[in-house]
Amino acid sequence: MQEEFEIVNSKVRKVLDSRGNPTIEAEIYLRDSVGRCSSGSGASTGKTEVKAFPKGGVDESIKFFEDSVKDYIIGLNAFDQISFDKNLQELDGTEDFSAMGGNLATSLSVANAKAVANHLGIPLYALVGGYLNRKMPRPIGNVIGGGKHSRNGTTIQEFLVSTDSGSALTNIITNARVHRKIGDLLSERMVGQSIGVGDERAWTTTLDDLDALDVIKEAVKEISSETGHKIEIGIDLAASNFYRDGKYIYRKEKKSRDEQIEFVKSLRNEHGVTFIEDPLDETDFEGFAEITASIGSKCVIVGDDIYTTNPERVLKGIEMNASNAVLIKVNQIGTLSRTYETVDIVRNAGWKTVVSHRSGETTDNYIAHLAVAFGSYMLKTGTIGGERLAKLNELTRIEESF
Ligand code: 2PG
Ligand code: MG
Repeated sequence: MQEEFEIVNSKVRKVLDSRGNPTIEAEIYLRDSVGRCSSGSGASTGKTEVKAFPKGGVDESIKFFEDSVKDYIIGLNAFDQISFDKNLQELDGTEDFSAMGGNLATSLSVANAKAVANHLGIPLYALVGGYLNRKMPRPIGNVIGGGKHSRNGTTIQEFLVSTDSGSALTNIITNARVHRKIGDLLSERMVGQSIGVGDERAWTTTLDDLDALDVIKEAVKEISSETGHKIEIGIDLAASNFYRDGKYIYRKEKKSRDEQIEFVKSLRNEHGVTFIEDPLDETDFEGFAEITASIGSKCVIVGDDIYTTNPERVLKGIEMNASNAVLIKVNQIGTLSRTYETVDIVRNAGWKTVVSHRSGETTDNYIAHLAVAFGSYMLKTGTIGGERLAKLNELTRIEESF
């Protein structure tokens, strides 16, 4: 091993995420560089994602690190990311990182890559994706939120917008304008009622799902005609969260599986939605395939909870034609190299990747780099708010450097 890549020290600490919950920040030290990473946490987690924390929470993650990881990784070759990540997996010893916690694993894994990039003096996206790779992802961000990301919000978790102007900065600014416009429209419509903000800074409303969608359509129409930019509407139903005993439970009605599938098709065919994530329960690969067969040629069908960035689950999805895109979150699988494995499988199938934040985020911006590195179709990370802007503003910096 070249000495320059030898890990000489590492540290972890407790930091807060945007929900005010404690999470992990890790640092990996080489002789002349350091990489630092902190990982956010989800509220609507997929059943098959790795555990963010062991049973005892962040404190137990930190104890595990001090007792079993810290000394072990000193002397390892940081440039060999795959071995580094395998070591984490072996030290943990479980299938789902429930001993050390997926957020510790994620933070160490990405911090390791950052230490290497910093030593080499190149950006993380160039280390992971190659320096000739210059495809910018389109930012997509939620403007109205509900489900597990809000109190008293819509049943559907996320109503999203994505501007397609050809410039990341213009896309970011235009998405934020739509967000603001929706705030104005909601206060006009909901006179005398207060409007809330959810975990990802999207507005929350007591309007029903389709009424919320109407508000978004109106805002998109207005901002699109003011700016001349094409703005698309997306929806993350996060449907597992309101699926019980074979039914999809909305505020005022219960939909059978078939009714849910018809409803999802109508989101594309009647409402013009062009990005649909997790339309059905996370176990229903067949239902996903039915939706994809019907509207997949004119709509991005994204699997999040159904795949949990897991290569084996994605392979099953590809075999079944269950979608045409996969949401990518490192802390669902726990390491950068396993994430890369998944991304590789998705790309080889000709599907799209969408790199995503978690609802409880830190101010780390590494997902902006990964979205560029992976040549992702989109970066899903909200429209406003400090921890979301950390990623969006980094995307602007990356665009400027191209
Ligand atoms: C999702 C994510 C991010 P969470 O469902 O796509 O928006 O939510 O981090 O709560 O899983
Ligand atoms: Mg989702």
